Amino acid sequence: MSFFKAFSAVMILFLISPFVCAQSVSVSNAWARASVKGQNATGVFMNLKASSSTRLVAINTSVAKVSEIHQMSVENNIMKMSALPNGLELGAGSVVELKPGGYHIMLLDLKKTLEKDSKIDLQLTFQDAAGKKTQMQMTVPVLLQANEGTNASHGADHQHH
Ligand SMILES: [Cu+2]
Repeated sequence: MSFFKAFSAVMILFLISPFVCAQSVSVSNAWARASVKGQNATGVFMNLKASSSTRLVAINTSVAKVSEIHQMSVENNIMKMSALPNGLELGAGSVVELKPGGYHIMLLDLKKTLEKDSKIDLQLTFQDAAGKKTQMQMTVPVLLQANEGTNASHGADHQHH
């Protein structure tokens, strides 16, 4: 019988640990779009998954003066992008995709050209329902487009340099 108890204890630990140990937001497939000389702005894309609901409220990077969280919308058949005034809502357990043509992080007033295969620093600030802010520091690769496989189904990307 004690074996069974021990086994249950292990099972419970195993089931609970992802929620206890995991960071509150996990980031995958992050990349920044390479820029050409003279280009003033570019986008950063990633998948965000929050273990409990929170909000991405601010972005900082050393390579741009201004960083905004944007959404794309269609108005009168014209694609427009606009900053999200209250940040980007991240529901518990669901993946929010930042991708070309959808939500994205916009880096404005670039301080330098983002060369393909270089890396940029990025600091994400999250704010939970109680108003508590947490920050996440990360390094993001600079690419011409999303890695093969991660974005293969998104054929609606018509951005060019
Ligand atoms: Cu934008």
